[in-house]
Amino acid sequence: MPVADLLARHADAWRRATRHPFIDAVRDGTLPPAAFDTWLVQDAHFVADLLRFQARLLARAPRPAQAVLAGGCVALVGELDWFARIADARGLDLDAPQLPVTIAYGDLLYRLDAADVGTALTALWTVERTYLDAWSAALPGAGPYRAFVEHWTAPGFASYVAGLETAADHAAVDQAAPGDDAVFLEVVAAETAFWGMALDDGALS
Ligand code: MP5
Repeated sequence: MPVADLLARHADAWRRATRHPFIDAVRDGTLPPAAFDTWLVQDAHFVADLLRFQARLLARAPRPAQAVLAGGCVALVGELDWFARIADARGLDLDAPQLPVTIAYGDLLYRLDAADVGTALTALWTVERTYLDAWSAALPGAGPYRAFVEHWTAPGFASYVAGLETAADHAAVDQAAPGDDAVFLEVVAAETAFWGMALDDGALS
């Protein structure tokens, strides 16, 4: 089964993750800056965890998946530099502790080290595809958030996600990946909780 079929098979869960109130508030400009800042700091932690996960996945990836995974690792290092610049400009402390949702998502990435490569690639594609579709739903983004929306909807990001889809589909042909539905739903739930975290943190009140 092509991994893209998972989107229609689990349409409700997919909608919850990609049409979240956080994204609506970015699009219409009603998201308070404090909620966005909370989310930014937690996302910087997540990207650091994602880089570690992806580097471990690269080490065991089949030959055809190596280029897209290696390119993604380089992009994540660049993304961490970008977070540092943004934090500087906004006066944010990137060493602030991880919130429970961030810790739980990081734990999920660690658990994926024990999954077969096909399942781990499906999970990584789900992480990035959820993110791309959610930010695309925020386009063009209201004033203060427009540059961020543009950052996460750049054409290069869409082609990266397409490359991950190909890698996940090929790995699934090489070896059956029976855990695809389960891992897709787990990642989508983690993404939904991640958007909610900044709103639940009291920053909206
Ligand atoms: C991504 C992210 C995608 N930064 N945060 C969450 C919660 N999910 C996915 O990361 P990137 O930086 O586009 O690889």
